[in-house]
Amino acid sequence: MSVQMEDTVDAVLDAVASATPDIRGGLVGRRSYQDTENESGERQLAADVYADRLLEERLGAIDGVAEYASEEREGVVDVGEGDADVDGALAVAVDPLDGSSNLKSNNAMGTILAVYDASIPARGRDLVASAFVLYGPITTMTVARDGEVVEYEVVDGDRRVRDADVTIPDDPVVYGFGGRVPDWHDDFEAYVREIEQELKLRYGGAMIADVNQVVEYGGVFAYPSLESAPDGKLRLQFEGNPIGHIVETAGGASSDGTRSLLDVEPDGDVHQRVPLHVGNEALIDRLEAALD
Ligand code: FDP
Repeated sequence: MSVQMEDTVDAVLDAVASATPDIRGGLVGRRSYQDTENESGERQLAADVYADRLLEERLGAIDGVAEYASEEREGVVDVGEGDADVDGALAVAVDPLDGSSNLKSNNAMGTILAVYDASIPARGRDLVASAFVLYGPITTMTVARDGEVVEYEVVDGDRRVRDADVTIPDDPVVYGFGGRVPDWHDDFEAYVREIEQELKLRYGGAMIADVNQVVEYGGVFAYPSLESAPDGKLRLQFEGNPIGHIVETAGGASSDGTRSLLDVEPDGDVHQRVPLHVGNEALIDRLEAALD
């Protein structure tokens, strides 16, 4: 990566960290649904729209950021002078509030960031950095970049290193699987029946919180292909690619059922969905064998 691109990534990560107190603080009073839906047909909370606008304003103002895309808006916004495909400018994709349906019950949620050295929709292999913020009892930010994953605690918008070398533990402990059980395919359900004999269920309904438990304790998280939704629920640009990148960089594996999430080809739709499975490599290998 060029020095100029490294500087842009630094600025993007700083901007996301410094936005976290505003996003967190802005949740109060924004827990109700609006009359609008996002591009994936999901009802939007006032908080989803608020966080999206805030991040567009902050990230779009950074020199070197050419494109902004968000799960909460239809198309890609050209925010800079450059071109993410040709001249060293970067494109950012965010899920401003992942798991925002947890806001009503005041459970954990997150923000996801993908920084691509390519125009969006981009391949996971075009990521130069990815990150997620977890709004738990503590605000933390986990960043994958240059082959390493670092976890920070974020206080007043400043990042303080908590773990400079995040690595998924070898002995897995937890699992969490999204979607309704009657909607699972039989081969996936057979896999789950094995896993639940070996690991402990930990599922909160916000992907970031559930994935973070897998990163912390080892295990497996999936939002799989469903009978009613063959591509699952989660989105490649905003969720599949960055989460696959973080988990793989932390020594784990990711899969859409047959290949790494980072090798899934974008089909041109910014809001393309993808079955998502991440965790310890041995568990993802078994999953791929079970779905074969
Ligand atoms: P949410 O709709 O609340 O934003 O990204 C979407 C997501 O949450 C994930 O965080 C979560 O894993 C999943 O959807 C949960 O969906 P369902 O409860 O609808 O199965």
